[in-house]
Order: sequence, then structure tokens, then C-alpha cells
Amino acid sequence: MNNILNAPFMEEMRKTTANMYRLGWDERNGGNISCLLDEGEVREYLDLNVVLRTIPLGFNAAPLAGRLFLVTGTGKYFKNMDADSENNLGVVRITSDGQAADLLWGYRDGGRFTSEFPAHLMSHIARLAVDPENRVVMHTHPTHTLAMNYIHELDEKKFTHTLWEMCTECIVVFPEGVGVLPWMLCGTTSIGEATAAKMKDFRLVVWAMHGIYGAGKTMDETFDLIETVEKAAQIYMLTAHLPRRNTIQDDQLRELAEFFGVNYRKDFLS
Ligand code: 2HA
Ligand code: ZN
Repeated sequence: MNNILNAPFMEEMRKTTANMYRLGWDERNGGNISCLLDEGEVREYLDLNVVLRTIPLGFNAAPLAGRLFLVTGTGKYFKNMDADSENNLGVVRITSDGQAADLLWGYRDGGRFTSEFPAHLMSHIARLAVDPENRVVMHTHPTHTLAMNYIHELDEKKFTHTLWEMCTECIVVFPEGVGVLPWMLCGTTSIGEATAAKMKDFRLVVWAMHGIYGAGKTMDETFDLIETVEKAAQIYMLTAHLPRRNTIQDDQLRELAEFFGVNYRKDFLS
């Protein structure tokens, strides 16, 4: 059996969480990531018949029964993922009745998966229905995106439009726009259901005054989506208090989307 710490999915998770911490997006226990794993790949590192503990989910994840996830732990810090992966991360398999997760590796100090795991699993279910190759759900607290929540209307058409105006390539990177949820209590199944409902149309969902969710095929793709929103939000925050002399016009956004052949939200432009 190979050492799971050297598995590509583990290295990618460690690199990504360290990078996000370095960017200042994941203070303290802020943020969480779940990654759907390939059973054949995990088998090279773990005996899939050995279950360390079974942890209840608090909702029914039956559509994901038997699926394996690498997921960050509750109360754990992105800052520490790299140095102590076995305490801060876990590999779990959703039980056949969908009510719990079998722990196969990790959370060594008796911990459990992120309190946002219901929102993650519901988002995985929603995204897999749209894109069978979706594997990653990522939640984080990017600084400028949060700042923008306090001064910009939280209407998703207006929010998306402003982001698209801030960097030329935004409409190409997230042509479907950004979903926005009002402030809601986190860690609950209701915010999970609301997030998953948005995930039918968007790979990016802002949680007002809290952070953002992203979903994608790979860790890189998901990170890049959030990074692009955050960059646009940064430009907005650097300029919102200044007179705007220039902007990207709707006709130019349309020209970009047509040139790059992306299926964009035409109703988000005037
Ligand atoms: O895991 O970010 O939303 C800590 C959080 C909860
Ligand atoms: Zn959060």
C-alpha cells in the first residue's frame, strides 16, 4: 500500500489550502473543501474495507451513496493542513443509506468533517446533475469579494454585471454569472439546500457577508473561478469610491462572449 500523504489528490489539497491561506482568504477555521475521489485511485492507498468510525450526516445524501470524498475537518485551519494532514483532513465514504459517512482515514484527534459538509454534498449532487465530471466544491472567505458585499447591491444580475465590467476576461471565465444568496445562518441544511438550488445554474454562489462557494471539475478550475471573482472584486473595491471615467461596455462584453464562444447570461446585459 502506498503512503496516502503522497497521493496526488492529497498533495493538491495541501497545496491549495496553503495557497488560499497565503492569500488571506481563510483566517482561523474559515473555508472548507471537498473533493470527490476516484475509488480505483484511493484503493492504491487505503484498504477500503477498514472503517475507523461512522459519522452521521444529519441529512440524506443517498444520491452519493458509496462515493468517496477528501474533505477538510470542522474547526480545522487551512494554515495547518500541510503540516498535519492526518488531523485536519479526512477521507470518507457515504454509507449505502446516505445517512452517514464512514471515516476511512484522517481526523485522527477524533474530529469530523466540516460543518458545511451538508452544503458541500448537496452542491455536489446539484453540480453532478449538470456536469458528471464535477469533483470539487470549495468554500472560502475572499477579502475583496466580502468587502464588495457591504457596498454593492446583492442582486445577482447587478452583482455579476459589475464583476464582468472589472476585468475583460471575467465574462469568459464565468459566463453563467454568479449566484447570490442573502445572509443566512451557516452550517445548516437550509443554507445547503439554498446553495444547491443556485448550483443548478451557477458554479459560483456568494453567501452574502460571509464568503463564496465554487464548484468545478478540478481543484485548479474551482480555485481559478473564485480567484477571478476575487480579482474583479478587488478592482471594484480599488475604484468604487472614485469617479469612473471608463468602463467595459455591454456591447464589448457581448463581443467578448461571442468571440470566445461561451454560453453567457444574455439577460445579465442590457
Ligand atoms: O468552516 O467557513 O462557513 C468554517 C466556515 C463556515
Ligand atoms: Zn465560511
